[in-house]
Order: sequence, then structure tokens, then C-alpha cells
Amino acid sequence: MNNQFHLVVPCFRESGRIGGFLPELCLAVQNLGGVRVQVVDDGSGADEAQRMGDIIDRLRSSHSCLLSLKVLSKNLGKGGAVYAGWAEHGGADWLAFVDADGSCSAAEVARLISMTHDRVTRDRMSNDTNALFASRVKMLGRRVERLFKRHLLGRIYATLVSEILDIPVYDSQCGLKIIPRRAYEQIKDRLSIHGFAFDVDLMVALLDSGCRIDEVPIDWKEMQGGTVRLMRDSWLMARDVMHIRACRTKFKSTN
Ligand SMILES: Nc1nc2c(ncn2[C@@H]2O[C@H](COP(=O)(O)OP(=O)(O)OP(=O)(O)O)[C@@H](O)[C@H]2O)c(=O)[nH]1
Ligand SMILES: [Mg+2]
Repeated sequence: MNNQFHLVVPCFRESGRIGGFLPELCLAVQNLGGVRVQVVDDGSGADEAQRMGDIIDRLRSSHSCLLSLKVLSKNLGKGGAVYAGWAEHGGADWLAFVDADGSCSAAEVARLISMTHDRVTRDRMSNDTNALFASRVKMLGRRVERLFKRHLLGRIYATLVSEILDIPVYDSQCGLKIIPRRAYEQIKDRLSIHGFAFDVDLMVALLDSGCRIDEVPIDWKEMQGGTVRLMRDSWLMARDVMHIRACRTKFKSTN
């Protein structure tokens, strides 16, 4: 396995926020080499797509790692946007996504990508590599700034996910994940959730296929302008987790 990355930034009406983060991200990953960045506009409408396209065209003149904007004709949800981007991986060894708001900084994205270099060297003999899920762990040595309300709801959701699915995950929802493409190819036909619980669906399918996942504590800073509506989306996500559990039971009984 070499170290080519296809990093998707899923965007729903993000032209107001991405202008700060995207140049930093391109700079950070360009220094690493081997990373292509693809912004996917998740059916945000014609005006928004035009604004995003302008921002990206401007940046592409100075950042060769940035691909042209992919525009989805209708809104698929965050997972749908990530998977649409990953479908254009161009043979990359790793698939990744990061949220557009810069909550996870460009430096943190680069740090996690660099971690895979060590792992590839270590795992070359076994030809087998772990996925990396960033995790917002409030712990000594890390800086996680989140509103108390969001932190609390996040902890409740994570605990439910871990209990309902019997998977000891700390934070399934963090907006930075890196997956070996080979592992993704094996499970992609099984994935059915395109909304905010898609990370849980992805995690379950990866683990069931035998792919190991490491959770990596990162620095995280909540940004203004978040679009997740806490009560409504938490309910939808809980419903999706029950659906994932039912599908998993069915999948295991037929495979
Ligand atoms: N709300 C929403 N976001 C989407 C959609 N498709 C892609 N996204 C992207 O999903 C990412 C996460 O959304 P955010 O608005 O940052 O979510 P948030 O409210 O800040 O929640 P956290 O980041 O988890 O604290 C962003 O990059 C969005 O642009 C969609 O259909 N709806
Ligand atoms: Mg956010």
C-alpha cells in the first residue's frame, strides 16, 4: 500500500465558512504530498454552487491538490456527499473526509494523515491497515472546546451507540475519518445511511468486515454556524442507529 489520499470535504451551504478553512487545509496537505482534496456541494442550490465554484477555482490556481468542485443536483445528506466524493477516488489508497467548518483544524488533519505513514510502514508485512477515526475526548494534553449542551448530547448519543451496537466507541460522530480504500470497497454495497448517522453505519460495516479502527483523540473547536439541529437530528440519528442494528442482525444471519 502506498500513501495516496482522497480527502472529501462535504458541504451544505458552506460558502460562508469554507473560505477560511480550505486554503489552510490545502496548504497543510500539499506539504505532505499525495493528497487530493475534493469539495462536494451537497445540493445547496445554483447560487450557492456558483459561489463555491468561484472560491474553489480561485484556490485551484495556487493549490494543485484541490480538485474542481463536485456539485450534487439534490441534497443527499452528509454521508451521501462523502460517498459521492469517494466514488471518484482515482485509485487512492486512503479515503477520508473532514467537516467544512474548520472545527478540526488543518494541522490536525495533517497530523492524522501523517500517522498513516507510520502505520503503512509498520503494517507493510501484513498488508493490512487500520482505519483512523478522530475522537473528541476531553483529556489532558488535548483541547476540545464545545458548548456544554452539545458535549452532553454528544456523550448521550455516543453512549447509546456503544450500548445498542455493543461497540466500545467513544465518539462515532467526529468530523474527520480516514479509511483504507480496500476496506471500503469490501463494504460499500452494504451501506444504506446517508444522513448524519452514516458514520455509525460505516463503523459497523468496517468492524464486521474485520477492519480494525483506531480512535485518535484530536483538538476540536466548535465553530459558529453549525447546521445540525440538535433535537430533530438527534432523534433521526437515534432512529437510524436502530435501523443499523436491525440491518446488522439480518446481514449476519444471511452471511
Ligand atoms: N446540515 C447538513 N450538513 C451537511 C449536509 N451535507 C453535508 N453536510 C456537511 O456536514 C458537515 C458537518 O456539519 P456542521 O454544520 O459542521 O455540523 P455541526 O452542527 O457543526 O455539528 P458538529 O460539527 O458535529 O458539532 C459540514 O461540512 C456540512 O457542510 C446536509 O445535508 N446537511
Ligand atoms: Mg461542525
